[in-house]
Amino acid sequence: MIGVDTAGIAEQLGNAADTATAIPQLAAETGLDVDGAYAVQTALLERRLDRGERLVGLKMGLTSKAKMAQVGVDEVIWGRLTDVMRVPDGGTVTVADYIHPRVEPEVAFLLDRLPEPGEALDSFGDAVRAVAPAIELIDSRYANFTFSLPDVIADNTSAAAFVVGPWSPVPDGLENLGVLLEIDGRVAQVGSTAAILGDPRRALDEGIRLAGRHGVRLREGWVFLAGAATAAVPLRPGAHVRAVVEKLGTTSLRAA
Ligand code: OOG
Ligand code: MG
Repeated sequence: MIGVDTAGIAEQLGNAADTATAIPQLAAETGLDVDGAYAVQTALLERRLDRGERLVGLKMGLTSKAKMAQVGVDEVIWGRLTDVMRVPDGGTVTVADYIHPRVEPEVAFLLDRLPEPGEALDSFGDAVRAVAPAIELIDSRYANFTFSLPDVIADNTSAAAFVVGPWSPVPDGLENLGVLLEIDGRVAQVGSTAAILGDPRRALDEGIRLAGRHGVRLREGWVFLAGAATAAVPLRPGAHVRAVVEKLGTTSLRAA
């Protein structure tokens, strides 16, 4: 990746997010590959940490076929979550702060004891303290929400904001719980946790493995978003969004 301007690309993506202004895709033009894209993502994270944000978790992307089909990229990806991205349950986001925000229903894990670097997870029960329904607000910084694999990785996998509902102990049948996304009381998407790699527990295995390749180790106390169970839906001002996950309850946000 000699010659790729990691800092410059991170600056462009960071400014696009800060000013809610779309930019053209840049991977093809700059020769950015997947490893280079994760380096850009790290530079973007550092930019946030430099202004006082805290790293609070990791998110998976494209762990369901519905999501892969929606964006036309078919590789599992991961990104970083900071404290500033977290919206309180039932809280309000302002659509004008984003470029073209979409919402999607997810399952969140509260991480506990993780394996040593390079080791696989032997017990999901040891690694995950609790589970919750969640909503992720994604906002690609690229025009028309269109990107290649390295583009979306560099853009921190479109991460913009997230809401987590009440935590519960890991329920029986986590691999096949019904999931709904409601907008203004109407069902907008229906799915199952089975859509997330066949079992959302697998998303954690993948997160440990894929982030580990880039020297990133998941931490106790982090929030882990396993990836959307359905396609994402555009967020309009005034909308009341609710995600419902069977056995786990609901979480919601409002859009101003
Ligand atoms: C990429 C992020 C995908 C998920 O849950 O699958 C993602 C995108 O769709 O813009 O967060
Ligand atoms: Mg997501």
